[in-house]
Amino acid sequence: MAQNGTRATGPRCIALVGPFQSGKTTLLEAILARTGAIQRQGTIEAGNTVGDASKEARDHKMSVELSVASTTFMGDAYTMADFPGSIEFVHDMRVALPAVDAAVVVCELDEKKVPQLQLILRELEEQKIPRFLFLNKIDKADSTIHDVLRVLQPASRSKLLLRQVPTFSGDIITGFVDLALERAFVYKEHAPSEVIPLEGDALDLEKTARFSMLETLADHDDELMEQLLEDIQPPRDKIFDDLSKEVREGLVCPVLFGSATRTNGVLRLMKALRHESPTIADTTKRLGVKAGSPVAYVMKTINTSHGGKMSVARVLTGKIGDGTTLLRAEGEAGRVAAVFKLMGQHGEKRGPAEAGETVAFGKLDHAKTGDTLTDGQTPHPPIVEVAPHAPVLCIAVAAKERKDDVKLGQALAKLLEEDPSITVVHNAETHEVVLWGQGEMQLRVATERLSDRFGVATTSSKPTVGYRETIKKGIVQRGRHRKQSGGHGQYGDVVLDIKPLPRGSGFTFTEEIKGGVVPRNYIPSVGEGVADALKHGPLGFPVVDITAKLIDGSYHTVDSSDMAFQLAGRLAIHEGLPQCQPVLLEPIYQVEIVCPSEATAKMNALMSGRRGQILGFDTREGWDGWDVVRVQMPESEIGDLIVEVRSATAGVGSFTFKFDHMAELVGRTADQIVAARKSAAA
Ligand SMILES: Nc1nc2c(ncn2[C@@H]2O[C@H](COP(=O)(O)OP(=O)(O)OP(=O)(O)O)[C@@H](O)[C@H]2O)c(=O)[nH]1
Ligand SMILES: [Mg+2]
Repeated sequence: MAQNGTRATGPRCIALVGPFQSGKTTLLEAILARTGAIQRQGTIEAGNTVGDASKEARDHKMSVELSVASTTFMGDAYTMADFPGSIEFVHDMRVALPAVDAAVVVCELDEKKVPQLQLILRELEEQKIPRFLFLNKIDKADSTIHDVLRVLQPASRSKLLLRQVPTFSGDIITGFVDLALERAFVYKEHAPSEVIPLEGDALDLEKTARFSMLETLADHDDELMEQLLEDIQPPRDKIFDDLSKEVREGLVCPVLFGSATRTNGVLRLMKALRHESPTIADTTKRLGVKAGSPVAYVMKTINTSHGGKMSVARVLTGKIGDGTTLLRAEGEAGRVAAVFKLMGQHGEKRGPAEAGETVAFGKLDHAKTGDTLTDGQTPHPPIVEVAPHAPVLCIAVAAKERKDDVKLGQALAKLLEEDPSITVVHNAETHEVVLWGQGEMQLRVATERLSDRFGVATTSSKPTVGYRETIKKGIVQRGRHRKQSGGHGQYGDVVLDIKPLPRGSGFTFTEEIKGGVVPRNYIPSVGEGVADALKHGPLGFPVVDITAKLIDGSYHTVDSSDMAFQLAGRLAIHEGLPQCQPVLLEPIYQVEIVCPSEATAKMNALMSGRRGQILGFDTREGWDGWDVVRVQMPESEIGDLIVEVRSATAGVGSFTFKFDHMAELVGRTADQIVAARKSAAA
């Protein structure tokens, strides 16, 4: 750890995270431009930034996956990992975060975005990632910026610490005072800020703000507290040491200002990272990486359009180069075909990667995102395991052309490899391929990627809801199949006693044949015919919770056959069920919604609008100011529920659900469902 001016070095990996559209990708671009990694600073609007280089990100003008780029600053190597802000792509961030040294949380002074900020800070706090807040877009800010701590502090569990205060000319921010350095700077567009004398109002402002910064630091340093109480000026080195120690331990979170588009405050941020962010040695300690063989952590998997697989990984200890065979916990990961330095989507071949460096390894066929890799004889235990959030939204996809069915399967496997927060379910009953994910945009991007990256055009549709039907009363029904055409005839005759069963019983077939009126060997065929007929009941859905007992029948020595008895069984069902008061059954799920407490009332209203039955609500354990709402809701209403839950909660509400029971559905909704089924079948 840095003490008394000595600074531990080594390649850093820094995450850029933060609420949606706060300027992370623009900040990455500004950092690359300001540190000389690129010549010209691109913009999101012009679609020429290093980050967000995929077609999908450019088209939507938002990040849809992790972008990685490396640079150097004052002799140190930095790899910046720019994550999407949209909650739908949060898995990319959650799974890659363990490997970074620190995170820069890019945010705006916007109360509406505070809940999102809280979610992100929560993730960093739980993963114990040291963090800085970068208050971006200050070119648009006004004097309300003095409210920064009041607005943002509630989002953070650790104390926010103002590192800088802005200075104004009228209502426009013209520069800042660095409270640790005690220096005033004036912003220059696309150029380093200039030092100006600290005097007048700025000096008074500085004194008060600096005192409160020192007070925050003194919360964790008794000596500093005493100095403050006794009015002794602490030495500057001591302040820097405290800052760096408390940031590294996650006790405080410094707040810096800037504008990514104008590259204001960017070098200040880099300097803060240089002095205050942990190094790879601190990070390996945090992760419990064992000394010995080289170890790397896979932050992201990318399948390029020309078929090559790249594993973006950080080397945590040792050195890994071409030709190294790496092990994952479950076996071999593959042999490193090449090591690439990444600049967004562009990879440049390079030599072996050393501890601290973040690179892409080519062709690790079996490596997965989140794997801990080693080149030792025995696998390294996984340093962390990050499971994706449960999916909340689904679509059914199909290849536009039948000939692409097999290709679709392969493309889906690659898609899932890149984004494990998507799952695929093959519905055996409807033959639908259902894609489950975290939101509309993620699934839209997934289908775009299927065609852009993996060359399979698809169509998507709403997946079929698992309706069933049953009967409300029984009947004794005869089914006689008789055909006399030319030579050999067909003859089967059965009598079934059909009855409803309690909910959840499924289907049973029994028999009570006396005197061999239906020969033994034909009885199973009757059962098969019945089961087959129950696949489509009179309302058009599979029939459940029903029993059929074969009680009588007759046969013909020549004309009877298995087939004839199957048909007789079917006939009895087809003719009998419409007289048994068939009724529609719909799947009801138990849904657990989590949301900030302010939104709980809205949630209640939303649920009643969707035929939800509220079972109760509670405070969410470990989450101050959040509630859990428990509801029972029909499957058909869950389809796009997430869209409304998010819009009622500034994007942060979510839910999990599981099947509970089948419930009878009657009335208009049921009639519409049956009519829709009939017209689809016609
Ligand atoms: N005025 C102003 N606009 C900015 C600044 N930084 C970014 N923007 C704009 O904010 C919008 C979003 O910028 P991005 O860099 O894509 O933001 P992001 O946080 O990467 O977005 P996601 O990754 O999709 O969450 C773009 O229109 C940028 O031009 C800034 O400092 N000032
Ligand atoms: Mg972005």
